Order: sequence, then C-alpha cells, then structure tokens
Amino acid sequence: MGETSGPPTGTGARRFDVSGPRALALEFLRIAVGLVWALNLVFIVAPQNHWFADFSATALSYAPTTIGGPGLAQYVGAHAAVFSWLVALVTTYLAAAFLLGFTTRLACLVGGVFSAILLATQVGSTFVFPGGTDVGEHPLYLVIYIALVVGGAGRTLSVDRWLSDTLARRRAEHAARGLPVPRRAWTAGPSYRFFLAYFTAGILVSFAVTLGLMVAVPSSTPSGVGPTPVYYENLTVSLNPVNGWPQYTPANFTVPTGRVVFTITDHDSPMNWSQCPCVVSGTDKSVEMVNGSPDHIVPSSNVAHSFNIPQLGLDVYSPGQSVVVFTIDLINTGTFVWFCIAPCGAGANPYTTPPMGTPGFMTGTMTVS
Ligand SMILES: [Cu+2]
Repeated sequence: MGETSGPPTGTGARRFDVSGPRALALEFLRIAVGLVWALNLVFIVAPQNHWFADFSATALSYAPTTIGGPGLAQYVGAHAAVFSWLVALVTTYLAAAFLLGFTTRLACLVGGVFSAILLATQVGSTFVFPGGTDVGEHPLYLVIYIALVVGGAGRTLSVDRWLSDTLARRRAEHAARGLPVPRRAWTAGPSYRFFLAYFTAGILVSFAVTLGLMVAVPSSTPSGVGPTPVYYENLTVSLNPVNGWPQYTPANFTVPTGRVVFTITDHDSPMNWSQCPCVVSGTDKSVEMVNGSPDHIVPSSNVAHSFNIPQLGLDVYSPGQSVVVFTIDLINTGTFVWFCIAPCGAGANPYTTPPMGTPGFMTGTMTVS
C-alpha cells in the first residue's frame, strides 16, 4: 500500500471530482463566503460601529415590519446580550469554517439555517410592493450554501480534506499491519445524501419555525383593554417669521411607549430633490401616508424635508405643501435625536448650512417615556 495520493477510500470520495476546475471553483466560492463572513466579523468587533450597543435598536427597527406583529423582534431586542453574542459567535464560526474548509458541511447547515431565520424575519419588509431595500443578501447566501452542499465543497484545499487524507493513511497503515482500523473521517463519509436531506429540512424547518414564532410571540407593546391606546403627535413645518428658515414645531417633544401616530403638516414650498433616498423605513408596514395615500417610496419630485431617527431605523420624507401621517411602535424609553436630511439649508451649500443641523429648526429630540 504505502503512500496514497488519490482519493483516500473507495466510498464517498470517488463520486466527486476533487481536482478539476469545477471542484476548484467550488472551493474558491467557499473561501469567498468565508471572506464575507470575516468582513462581517470585522464590522461586529470594530468599536466605532457600536454593534453590540446598537443590537437592541437594530432588532427593534424590524419590529414594525415583521409579519404577525412585533413580538419576536421585541423579544430579541429585550434579550440583546444573548442574541448579539449568538450572532457574533455564529459569524466567527462561519468565517473560520469556510476560510479553512473545516467542518464545511456543518458550516453550510449553520449558515443556511441562519440565513433562513433572518430571511423569515424580513418577509414583512421584503414582500411589500415595490419592495424594501433591506431585502438583504440572504437569498443569495442560501443559493451559495445549496451550491456548496450539492457540489460537495470542502473536498480540496481544505482542513477537512487534510484530516480525511491523514485518517485514510492511518487506516491503510493499520490495515497493512493487522492493527484495529480507525474509523473513517466523518467529513468524507458516504452520508452525503443524508446530509443533503438534513440540510434541506433544516432550512425549511427554521424558516417555518421563525415565521411561527413571529406570529406566536406576543407583542410587549402595552395594549390595555379594548383597542390599543394610540398616542398622536402633530408636527408642523413652517417658515420662521424672524429669519424665514423652515422649522419643525415642536422640535423637542415627549411621547409614550407604544403606538404613536405622527402627522407632519408641511407648509414649506415643494422642492425637487433628485438625490433623495426616499425609501420609507421604520414605520408601520414601511409606508407613510402622503395626503391620504400610502407611499413606500416617496417621489423625489417633491421632498421639502425629512424626519430621520437612525437609532430607530426611521426614515420619513415630507413633501412641501402636504400632510404626512405615519405610525411607529416605540418599545424602549430614551431620548432619540431626529434630524432632517433633505437639503433645506439657506446658504450656498443647502446640505450643510442652517437651518440644516440647527437645533429647534431641522434637528431636535424625541423623548420616549
Ligand atoms: Cu429640512
């Protein structure tokens, strides 16, 4: 027997071409996925991103758009310490596993389940017409994991391969000397079809369970008896009589937790803002009512001002000479800074000159108590 150079055992390995261009392409795809996860990990640990600190707010920003109510997002937000570490650990594992090709199949399963869960939580914002912008890359990740599993990634350029070769050599040596033969490496076992079945089932089950939890986990938004109490906050944009600058009134206000319906009555002139991002987010159903009709993407032909609270994932756009109504569900108390990002400055650069950024005009605070 001596040195083995080809596939270590007859079963399993022979079914796959482990050195051809297709196999190599598959391994490069695997390594690319590992790099993506490594970049995610860098984002998580970079202190300037406040990833752990903002995790609760990020989870809650999905609450208004999750189908079946905000209960699951609220649960995750309330247990942010557990879930943020869970996500960080999964990210670390996926980065290491895909880069090294170590436990590649398990990594495909973990990554697939992770994407299926995240995809399920985004169904509410993904399948609204004309579609949210936070669809995310998870459908693509899922396709890649399926390709890696079906193609049999991890059979070359990988720790898995090295382990299975090493073990195969030991098996051969032991067999030649009449010693007890060690077990075959689990990474190269013939259970490929079984694994594919488990992989598919795992993805479908985690997708379905997440959807079920979203419906089943009760909302922690105070509901009282009878219809949900709703608080109304009315804001006006008008021109300051002294300096003529447009101004939000009130700029600093307090609202309770729970469901709050905002009305922005904008008396300023219509303005064309061609660079407007204009996608409404963070509101109930990711829409705002403009003069009574729902908009997910506000036409950039008229956006005089905007109302943004990044901490809550809130983006609302206010056309001039119009009334905007939107609903948000507030779970956490605290003071949140809002500001207008529409270029309404009175100076040479309308993005940077006052009233842009001027407290009491185009920025202020919303206190949730
Ligand atoms: Cu403005």
